[in-house]
Amino acid sequence: MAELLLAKGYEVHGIVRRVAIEDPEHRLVRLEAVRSRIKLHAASLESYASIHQVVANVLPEECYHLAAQSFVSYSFDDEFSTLNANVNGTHFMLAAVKNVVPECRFYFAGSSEMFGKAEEVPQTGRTRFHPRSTYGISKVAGFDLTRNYREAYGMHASSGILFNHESPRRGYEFVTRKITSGVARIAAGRSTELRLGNLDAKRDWGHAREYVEAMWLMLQQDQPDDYVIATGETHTVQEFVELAFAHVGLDYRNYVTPDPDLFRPAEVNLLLGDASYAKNRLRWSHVVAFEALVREMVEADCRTLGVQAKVRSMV
Ligand code: G4F
Repeated sequence: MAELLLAKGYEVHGIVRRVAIEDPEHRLVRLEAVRSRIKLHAASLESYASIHQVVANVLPEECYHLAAQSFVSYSFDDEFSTLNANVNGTHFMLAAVKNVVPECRFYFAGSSEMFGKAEEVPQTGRTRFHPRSTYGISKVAGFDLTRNYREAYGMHASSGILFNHESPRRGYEFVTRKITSGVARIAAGRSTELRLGNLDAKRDWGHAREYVEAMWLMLQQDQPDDYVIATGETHTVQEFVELAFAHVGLDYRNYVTPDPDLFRPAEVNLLLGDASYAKNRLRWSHVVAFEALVREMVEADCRTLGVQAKVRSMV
């Protein structure tokens, strides 16, 4: 997001926790490409005062609220901190913007996890929410808060209901990066096994670089609104695994071990988004195909470990 905004000539400010500012080599490593060009402020989603202060210092014209406890699995381990950070954090952001710079345009990062046990396929902006985790519940609450600030206070506040979006910068705990980094380690001879949970879950995976463009477009519209952002294609975790291993010339069946501990107490089995509203209104569409996304992530992890990926046709 920061890269996109900088390329468009924006002055970019970000919020990080104080511990991160004090330990940038470890905690801000994924900001390396932009760190010298953005201004970071210490604040916490758990403290209204800290957020209010940053908003008052910066006086933003656009605010992209992407911060959250965003790992669904972890939300089963600590429901309380997930709800606290995600629901109150969103409320604090909205309230600070409303109180200090009410004309600022606001983006809330909704999630396809809000659909959860989805009632229809594909999911659109009209599909009913049935979240399956406190993470999903917290995103429904954030979505409702954002809409309420729009309706009650006239704020230009929009939500993107984004389906899974990935890139080589993805955190290692999420399944795509866990797979591609695991494949690279196995190809480099540093590991012999990859333990995974539910291989049958289906996700609509797109490229993060294209999804941030959709977020920006939402805030350039005259009227605030809510949009589903997705590719319209769904694949199983197993398909991702097969492609990733094939890319280094390996058969996943020799390395992947099913681990019952990695299954979730309540799973979201099938996500598939219909982004036609965003296509019509924002003129947004995705270009990067599933195979290209897997290849880019595997190659990036292989490069880091000095492994040459065997380029194979991934049909
Ligand atoms: O990569 P995941 O952890 O992502 P998940 O739960 O779909 O959520 C991501 O996308 C959401 C948008 O839809 C965001 F809102 C959210 O913040 C996050 O970015 O898991 C994907 C699937 C799940 O069905 C999970 O059960 O992969 C399955 N899976 C199988 N084995 C695994 C594993 N997931 C993880 N993290 N680790 C495994 O070993």
